[in-house]
Amino acid sequence: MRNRRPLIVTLIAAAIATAIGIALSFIIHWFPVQASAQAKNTDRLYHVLVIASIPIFVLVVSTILYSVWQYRMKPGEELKDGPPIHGNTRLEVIWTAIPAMLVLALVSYSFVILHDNEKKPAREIQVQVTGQQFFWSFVYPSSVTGGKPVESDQLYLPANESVQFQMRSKDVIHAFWIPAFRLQEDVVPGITTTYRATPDRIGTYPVVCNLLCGLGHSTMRTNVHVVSEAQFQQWLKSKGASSSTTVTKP
Ligand SMILES: [Cu+2]
Repeated sequence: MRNRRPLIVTLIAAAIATAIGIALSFIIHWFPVQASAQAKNTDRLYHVLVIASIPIFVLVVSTILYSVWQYRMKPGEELKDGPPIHGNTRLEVIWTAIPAMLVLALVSYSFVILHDNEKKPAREIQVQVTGQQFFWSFVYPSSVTGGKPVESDQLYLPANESVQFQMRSKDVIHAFWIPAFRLQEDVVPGITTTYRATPDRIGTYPVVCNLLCGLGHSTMRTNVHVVSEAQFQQWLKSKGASSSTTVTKP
């Protein structure tokens, strides 16, 4: 009977590697703070994908290492050939069905999360975002200000309220990325793209252009200030009260 020790050693090593991988995925915090409801959803989805991927990665690498270890050519075997094998139906059904089920399950879960992230809530404010080389500007329409529109180069948002960004570009393609919200969308000349976020953590977070848009691309940054509803109204009033509502270039 064939010596089973190498197989047992490989299985134990694979189990340990899987456990370490999954533990690391919990211990190390890989991402910036979560400042929106969508960020929590997206991170959960990402974590599920990582946990599903670790055992598969370990399985593939263990099989390769085990094969190299156990079936490598020994001296004197240079001219020998392997046994002729013409397929194995049972094996092929298994290695098609299991990955197919896994992929379908993960796709379904991704769909649920993305659908949830994009769902239109009962109450929502709109903010118009304009990208141009090389700065962002924001317009709060009358529906938000209750008076004349307010324009700003800083993005202020009330916490726990859904906001839909309506994005336009004046020149080339940009990408409106808020890492703390885990959301990004291209900003394309000629069309209006959108996404919605529900900021739920008070603080100031970077807003970044994430598509190479020219020489000043790396400077195309601003901040999003997530503030309380009262502070937001106060800020709107302060912007509306000033006679000049033009955007100041950074
Ligand atoms: Cu850019």
